[in-house]
Amino acid sequence: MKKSIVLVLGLALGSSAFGAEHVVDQLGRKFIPATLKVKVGDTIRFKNSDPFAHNAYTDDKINEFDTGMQATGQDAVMNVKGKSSFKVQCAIHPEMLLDVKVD
Ligand SMILES: [Cu+2]
Repeated sequence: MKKSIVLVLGLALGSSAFGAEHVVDQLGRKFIPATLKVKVGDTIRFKNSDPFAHNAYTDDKINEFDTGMQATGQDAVMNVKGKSSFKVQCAIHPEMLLDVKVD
């Protein structure tokens, strides 16, 4: 019972005060989707569905973040802090690229 109340609260807050959550999977050495449109205050949840480790980072000055070593099944969440579009890469697989447009 308690769990469902927390869940409902979380959904209610997620859709208003704290912006939307976007989910990006890492699968087949790709970010899926490869492009994303977000707003300041949104969050991006990085999943890893590959049977090996990934990483997601950006050098953007405003939205700078780094998931570190991200094992299979592990989630990492970043907050979109400012109006600055950026690219996300994986430090382990340089061919992986995600384009994030911030409105
Ligand atoms: Cu990777």
